[in-house]
This record gives sequence, C-alpha cells and structure tokens, in this order.
Amino acid sequence: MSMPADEDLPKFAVVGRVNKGKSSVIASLIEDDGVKISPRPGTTTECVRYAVESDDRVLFSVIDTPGFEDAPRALHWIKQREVSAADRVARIRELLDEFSETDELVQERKLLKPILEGAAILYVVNGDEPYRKNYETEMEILRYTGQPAMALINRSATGRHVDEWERALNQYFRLVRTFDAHAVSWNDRRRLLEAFIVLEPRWETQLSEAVELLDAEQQRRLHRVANIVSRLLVDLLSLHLSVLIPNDTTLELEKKRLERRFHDMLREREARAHREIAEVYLHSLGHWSPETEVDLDLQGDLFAKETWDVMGLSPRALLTLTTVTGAVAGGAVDAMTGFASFLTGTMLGGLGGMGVGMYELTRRFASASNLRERAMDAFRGSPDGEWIRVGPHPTTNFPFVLLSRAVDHFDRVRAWSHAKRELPALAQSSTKVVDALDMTSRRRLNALFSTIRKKYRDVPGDTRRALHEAVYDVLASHLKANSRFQP
Ligand SMILES: Nc1nc2c(ncn2[C@@H]2O[C@H](COP(=O)(O)OP(=O)(O)OP(=O)(O)O)[C@@H](O)[C@H]2O)c(=O)[nH]1
Ligand SMILES: [Mg+2]
Repeated sequence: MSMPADEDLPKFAVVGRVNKGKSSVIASLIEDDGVKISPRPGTTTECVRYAVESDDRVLFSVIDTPGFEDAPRALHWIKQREVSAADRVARIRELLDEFSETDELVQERKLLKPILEGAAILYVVNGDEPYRKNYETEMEILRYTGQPAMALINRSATGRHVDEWERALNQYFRLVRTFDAHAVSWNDRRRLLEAFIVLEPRWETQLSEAVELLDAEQQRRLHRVANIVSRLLVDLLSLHLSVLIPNDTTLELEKKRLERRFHDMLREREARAHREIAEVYLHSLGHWSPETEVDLDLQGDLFAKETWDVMGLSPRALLTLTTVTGAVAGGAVDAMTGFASFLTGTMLGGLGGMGVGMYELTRRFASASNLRERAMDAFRGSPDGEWIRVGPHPTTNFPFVLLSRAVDHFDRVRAWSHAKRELPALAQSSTKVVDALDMTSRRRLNALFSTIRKKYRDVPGDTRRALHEAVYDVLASHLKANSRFQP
C-alpha cells in the first residue's frame, strides 16, 4: 500500500482560549488518558501531536495546543499590515517570524504554526460560559488562516449558553457541533469523525477508514469483554479450597477462617476481571497519580445483602427458573451435587421443603464442611487431622449476581470519558440486566452454571465456549436495549 505523504495526512489543530477543555476534547476523542488536563489555566504549554494509527499506519492526527492569550494584540499587528484578504496568511507568517526571537505572543505563535502547516481547525469553546464579543478576535485570526475550520461547543449537556454560542460561531465556522468531553459515547466520537470528513473531503479515504476501524474495534471489544466475563464466571463457580486441620486445632475456627479466605478470593478475582474490562476500553489505571486512586468499587461488596437484592435474580425469577428445571428443592440439590454437602441435618430439619429451596437459591455465603465419603478417600493416610473444604459456591443466584455486576461495570466503563478521572455513576436504566433476560436465556445460563459446578475440577472446553457465546449474547442484547449507548 502506498503511504500518503505526511502533508496529505489529515491533521486537526485543537485550538481555543486557555482552560476551555481543548485537551479534554482530545483525551476523550482518541481515548488517551495520558493527555495533560487540569483546572489550572495554561496547562498545555507546547503543541503535542497525537497520532491515531492502524497497523502502524497513521490515519490522522490531532494536535493539542496552548490556548490564545493575547489575540487582540496579534490581530492588531496583522491588521496594521494587511493590504487585502489575500495577504492575510502572509501576514500571519510574518507575525511568526517577527516575534520568533522574543517572548511575546508565544502561545499565539505556537498554536498558529500547525495551522499554517496545513492542519484543519477544531475551535473549542465552553458552552457553560456566556459568549463574549472578545472571542471574536481569536475567531477572526483563525479565519484569516483560510484553513477548514469547525467549532466545538464543549460542555453542551450542562451548558446554559449553547444557543448564543451557536449564533456567533455559525458566522465564523463552516461547521458547529456540540460535544461533552466528560460524557462521550462511542457514537459521539464517530459523529465527530464523520464531521471531519465534511470539513475536508480531501481526507475522506483516511477518515472513512478511521470510522470503519472504530466500528470494528467496538465489535472486538465486545468479544473481549464477553471473554473476560465468561472466564470470570467459570473461575468463580469452580473455585474451591480445602485444608488439613491438625487434630488439636479448633475446627469451627478453622472453618470460619477458610470461608473468609474463600470469599476474599472471589472478591479479588472479580475485581481483577473488572480491571481487565476497564483496560479493554483503554483505561490504563496506572496512569493516574497514586493519591487519586481510581475507585472501581462503586458497586459495594460482592456479598452484601443490598448487592444481591439489586443485582441478583428476584426470588420469583429464581423460583420459576428452578421450577422449570426441576423441583425447587431439586434445583438446589442439583446445584449442590459434586461437592461436599453444606447443609447440616439441623438446618434441613429447621426449614421446610420450599423454605430450604428458597434459602439455598438466595444464600450469599458458602460454608466450609468436613470432607467425607468419596472425597475423603483421596486424602486417606492423613490420620492426624481432618480435611475441611469450601466451594464451589453453591447457590443459583451467585453467578447471576456476578453477571449483573459485570454488565453494570461494563456500562460504566463505556461511559467513562478518558478526560475524566472518576468512573461515572451508573445510569438507572441499565441496572437489573439479569431480570431483563428472557426465560430461555436464563435457563440457558443456569444450565451452563450447573454444569460448571458439577465439573468444577475440569470444566470442559465446550461448556466454556457455550458460556462465552451466552455471555456475548447477553452483552449484545443489553447494548441493543440501551440504544443510547449505540449508534
Ligand atoms: N464538567 C466538565 N468539565 C470539563 C469538560 N471539559 C473540560 N473540563 C474541565 O475544564 C478544565 C480545563 O480542561 P483542559 O482540557 O485542561 O483545558 P485546556 O483548554 O486544554 O486548558 P489549557 O491547556 O490550560 O489551555 C479541567 O478542569 C477539565 O476537567 C467537560 O466536558 N465537562
Ligand atoms: Mg490543554
């Protein structure tokens, strides 16, 4: 493939007054949380070029620039010397030369340079602040460059002044668009790329390719997340621990200790998977400084009652699920086969048939028990102690809670702008994903979860693959149902 010469590559200089969100627009557009952003004006002091690549080929680049500081003075200088509109670009070049050895108009010279070298203009304003006439000097200078120019009204969702900005900007720019660097969906980014094509049709080939790439990347990410989530489910549904307790140790204490370790391991593994999901969306969590550690733990503890109330299947859904696959109690027993019985006789006696079923379907914690019978055979020859064991986690709701939390996290990560430090709170509408599943999907998942529990020592490849597909379907239909996240 022939490489276009560098000057033919699409490039966009993101310009505007200091502290209006130029760097934030770039970070959110190209998904780079390494871009320097701060509430302090004058954060960006040099031009920084960010290349968007595919297979080591640059498709386009965006250039972060220092903000306008003294546009009136620059405009005055140009106007004093201009002869006609045709001379304006020449005058700007002269301005760059004239002050090159000085410390005057430093920012203006830096930001104008890439534009004179052929970059299209992306002018960023803050729609949260009123329009002022004094912006006209900088817009005038940008117009003098004769380069294709588009204005972006940032913070448009909360911006109270978007309308007046639009009225003013429409007079200076070929295109005016609204944007929100803090709440950018994939669709917003796609729309902006498409606007770039309108702005400079000469760059259509590379920019269309960038749009296609973005689409393909979305699909790839969905598969990767499905992979992470299905591996998490297999991992957490098959986890089990056993230890040999010396005869002189208090058994009950050791059981409690083992249970604690078991549940902590489940928590840690879930957190790790959630970090991996963030990484799929290019949130490299190490970027942020340690004192502002990103809080991924917005969901509360995995085993908290509130978590299960919100995230799990409702008791009703659980009952129908198990009634369809067998008797209520049968479903619970089915879930228990393959590992040590965790129900003591007293517990069974204390609860009636239906009660036992419900109890087992919704129980949040797994209990440690003595290893007996078949399993015990394997450990014969250790007469000085007793083997205890915990796991796999027995209850029907557990994997549904995990799945629900994973999808909730997935939603947050996708809505998480790279210009922002904090993971956003979840929009109400996308909770309760497992309750939105139809009966067939729930049964399909539940059957796979049961198989994993039964074959926890060596979960078959076809079960893993089937679960990957089932999880992919859950994610895909969830995306479809929440179409505001979609194109
Ligand atoms: N709420 C909100 N804040 C934003 C948004 N975009 C930028 N900001 C904030 O505005 C401040 C300035 O953002 P920057 O991206 O550093 O602005 P800049 O124009 O690059 O600033 P300089 O490099 O100093 O010229 C930061 O505190 C950002 O977090 C947005 O869409 N919403
Ligand atoms: Mg900046």
